[in-house]
Amino acid sequence: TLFLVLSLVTACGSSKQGADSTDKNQSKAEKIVIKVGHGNPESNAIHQGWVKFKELVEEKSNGNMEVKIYPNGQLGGDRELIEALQMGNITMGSPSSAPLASFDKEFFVLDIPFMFKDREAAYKALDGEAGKELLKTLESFNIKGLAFMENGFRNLTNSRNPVKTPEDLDGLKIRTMENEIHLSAWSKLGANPTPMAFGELFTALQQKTVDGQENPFELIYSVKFHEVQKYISKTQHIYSPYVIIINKDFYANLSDENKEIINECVAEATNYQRELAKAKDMESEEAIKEAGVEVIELSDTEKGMFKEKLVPLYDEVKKKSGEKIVELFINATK
Ligand code: TK8
Repeated sequence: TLFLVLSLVTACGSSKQGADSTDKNQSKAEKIVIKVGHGNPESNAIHQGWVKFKELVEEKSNGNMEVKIYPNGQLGGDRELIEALQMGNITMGSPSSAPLASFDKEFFVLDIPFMFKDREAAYKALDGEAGKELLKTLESFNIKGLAFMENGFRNLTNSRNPVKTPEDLDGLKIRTMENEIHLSAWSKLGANPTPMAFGELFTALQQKTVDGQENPFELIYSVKFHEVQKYISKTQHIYSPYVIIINKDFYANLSDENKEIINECVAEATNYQRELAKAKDMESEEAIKEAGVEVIELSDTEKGMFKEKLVPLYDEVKKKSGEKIVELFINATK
């Protein structure tokens, strides 16, 4: 299926070369096209991260590799994009880790609530042995995991009432990512959760099919959820990173030199993207406040009430992901 991902063009590609210039025998170089699909708007740090990746790859490969980015879920939501990537219909993507766990159970480890105390702790675990082991487990799904970019710590928004403790969640309809642990977590907290693709969420909030959702400040602001939500509680309950993935066969068929270019450019784009995501998280929080949404800070005691109700989740995660990966991550956060 190499023809799906490689397109043959001539070295110059000019129309002057005549009609048969795209003939295989006449082509001087094979241009490798990398098709990237993701679910976020162009204003988002994750998109900027991909743009950086594109610039770097095209420069370092002297134009022998070309990166085409399809944002906004135009090729599908996270679940469809993961499937398309497995089949080689797209080459690379950046789904959130939570929907990826529905494919590769070890990823449920990242759904342990309050596991990372801050973003530095997340980087340490994800970039270290624990994260590397986790990425390796994708290989049996025809996926190669390359890195973790930042979405950020997630906060609960809703249109009904201020939420400070689990009691305030009573009967609240919350959209979750497509992930069983997230469903279980919001049920345990007393809410009424329903999984939904990200692309359907704005309309669902606007039409009040759901009362609330949870996402980091940057994404909330860039997709204008603040216009259809009244309250944001700084729950910071989970850090579900974007997982930078590539079709395994595609990667395996690259020359060593091109593999190296991909690896280097992903690493560089990841550093760039994380800095940007961090800055945008803070800016977006301010912008959301200015737009008139009530931002609710939770005290340690209030956060503790959420944590307490979610204690059983730890064993649920272990059963799904296996103990080994949980231990690696818990040790990495000590
Ligand atoms: C975009 C999603 C999004 C995630 C969600 O495709 O679904 O809530 O936070 O960023 O991955």
